[in-house]
Amino acid sequence: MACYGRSLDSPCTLALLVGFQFAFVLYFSLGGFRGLVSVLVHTTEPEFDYSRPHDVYTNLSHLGPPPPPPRNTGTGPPGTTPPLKECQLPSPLLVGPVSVHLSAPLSLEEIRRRNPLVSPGGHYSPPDCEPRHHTAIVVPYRNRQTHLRTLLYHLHPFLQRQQIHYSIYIVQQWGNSTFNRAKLLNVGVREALRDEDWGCIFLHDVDLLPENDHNTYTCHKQFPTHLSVAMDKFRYRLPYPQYFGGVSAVTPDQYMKMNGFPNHYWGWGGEDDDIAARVRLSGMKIVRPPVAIGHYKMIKHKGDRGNEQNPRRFDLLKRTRLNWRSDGINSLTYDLLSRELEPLYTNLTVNIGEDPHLPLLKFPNQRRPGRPPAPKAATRKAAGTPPKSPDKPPDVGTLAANVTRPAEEETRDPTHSAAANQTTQAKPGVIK
Ligand code: BGN
Repeated sequence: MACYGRSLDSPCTLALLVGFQFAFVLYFSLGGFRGLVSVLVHTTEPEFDYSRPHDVYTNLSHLGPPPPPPRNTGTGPPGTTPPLKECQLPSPLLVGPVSVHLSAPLSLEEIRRRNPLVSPGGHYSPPDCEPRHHTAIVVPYRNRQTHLRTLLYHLHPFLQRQQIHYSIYIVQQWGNSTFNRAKLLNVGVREALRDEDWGCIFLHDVDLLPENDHNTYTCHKQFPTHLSVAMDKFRYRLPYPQYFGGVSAVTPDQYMKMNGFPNHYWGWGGEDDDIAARVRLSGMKIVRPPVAIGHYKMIKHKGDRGNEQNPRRFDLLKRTRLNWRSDGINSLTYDLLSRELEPLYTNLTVNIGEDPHLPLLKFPNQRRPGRPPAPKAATRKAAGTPPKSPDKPPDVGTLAANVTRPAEEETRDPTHSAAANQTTQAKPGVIK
């Protein structure tokens, strides 16, 4: 061979170097190691092109109001409508990746106009088919008006394309005490289940927007689901294997089995790890959609006042194993101050009590536990419960979970290591 035995600066060595360079360029243009693997080995992971997302309102314009009752044709009693056919699976309206608008959300009125089929309380059922899924979306909330509008603008059309029956519940923590996400979720689940026999309950952060409508807002029959498996904040992968924060879902049975969520996590962090531990301790595991589907964008925001990191979260997590049976839905106490059916969501304002560790000095001008705003007469406690004197703070301790329904409603039509191996990445098509 002509190149044999020549020195390093020979044309042959140069040709070899150019060859290697070419191979590297090819390697990276195929998407590096991952790309190379997916070319060589046929994977079952679905693929989506996130660089060309659809508008989140795509495919909805043809949905009109429900058809009027037919005239009597002689085949049935007058005025009866034939039953709707079950909605198709998967929904023919799905488009895959959808764009997320994070800047300058529309006003609530404009969002309402863009979602004419959403009824008061943020309720929706497909007009042209019988839905197979009934999902309540519970969002713990305080002081995030812009985030809330962004979420509503995005989530309503996203869910309508999935042809499910749903309602959105915003559970607003009243007062200035430290935020308590898990307890608000407990309240939301309980209040949502007073409304309807929901088959699935979503636990949804207000600042997370799903990017792919194949990520269906439905539950796995057996196991709790974690949906936000690929958030932009974590570079579209799980931050750690047993992560359960962001967006997750349970059936009422799964929720009862794990005794709901902890009530004593005041401030940021750890409550989602506690919930993940409960899943495992109650004999269940976590299922997930494929990473390619579970994409979410997080609305960026600066530090959240009133939701500072909880320094006790490490100690609390160590005791989950001992406490989960006694602390949860079976020990939940709160005072529902109002339940309002807003055009795009049900607004639950709730006094969940005070962070016992909050220093009194933090609120020099405020009496603890503080006086609630006088709720509107229509949304006070239900008939039979005398309205409270506006001078009296709500009695959170004694008003246990069996809070009465407001009158308005009647009138309207980580424990990281151990949990890790309980986490399963569901195979496409397996979980839903
Ligand atoms: C974790 C937090 C979670 C949070 C994720 C993602 C804790 C407990 C430590 C033992 N857990 O570190 O609550 O959702 O980060 O931000 O802080």
